[in-house]
Amino acid sequence: MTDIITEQATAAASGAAATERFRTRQHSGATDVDAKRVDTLATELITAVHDIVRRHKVTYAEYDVLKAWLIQVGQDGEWPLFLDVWIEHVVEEVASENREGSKGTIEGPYYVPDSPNLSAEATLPMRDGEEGTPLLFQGQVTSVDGTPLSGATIEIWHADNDGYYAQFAPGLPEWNLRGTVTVDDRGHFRIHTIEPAPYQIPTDGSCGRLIAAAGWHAWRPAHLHLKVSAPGHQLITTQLYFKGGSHVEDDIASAVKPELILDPGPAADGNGHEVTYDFVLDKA
Ligand code: MBD
Ligand code: FE
Repeated sequence: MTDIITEQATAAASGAAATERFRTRQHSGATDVDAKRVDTLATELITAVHDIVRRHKVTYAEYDVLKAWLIQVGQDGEWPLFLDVWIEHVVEEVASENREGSKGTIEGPYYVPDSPNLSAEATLPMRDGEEGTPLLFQGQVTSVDGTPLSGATIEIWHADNDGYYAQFAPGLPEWNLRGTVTVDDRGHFRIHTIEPAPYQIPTDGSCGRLIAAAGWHAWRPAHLHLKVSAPGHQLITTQLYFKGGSHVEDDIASAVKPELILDPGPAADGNGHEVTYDFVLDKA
């Protein structure tokens, strides 16, 4: 699928890649949603917009700006970015409301399935001399009853030291800083990687124009993305952040939770940092 690797670091290029990825993952279509439910949700959404128009006396000039902007979001391929930054966190909140295990948070637009398989102690695929502070991320996967989950897998993906994701920014090896780790027979893992940098969502596309027009900032704190799964258990999609890092307190995507903030210490081998974080999965 190298044909969708972006050639330029533009909003349109990474947006097109994210849109194409979403389509090829065959997310369930509208046909799965009951007509009554569509009626309720669409009516309430439209009515909420009417209320805003009345309350703020929205003008034709503003209506036309909105229309032009909505058209452009699609042309930039930025619907995945827009939705995952400003809407997904509430969907995740509702979806995980009854879970007891580890906290999850949003997936975001840059997940790619089928990353290279790695063993329980492994180094993520990276370039020779990959920039960034080395990080040993280790822990154990258990069930809510404490049983170690020897069959668990951990998919991990994150930005590099410049804040770029492989397959969504140009010039990076296809699977850079992406891998699927199988834990050992006691559920343990030791993943060697580098600490990602804070991430700024593209400023040259429609989402960037909204941010600039509203006087917001475009930053997400540095984060690791993870999907943790095991037979007979619910998959957790989550992210982990770094204590004291910039924008941990004001993530543009509202996806930080206190339980998800790591506090790495010096690595035992003297090389960078290490941190332990255990995942607890709910039964299916
Ligand atoms: C990201 O890396 C991300 O995690 C989210 C949620 C949105 C944009 C970029
Ligand atoms: Fe991300």
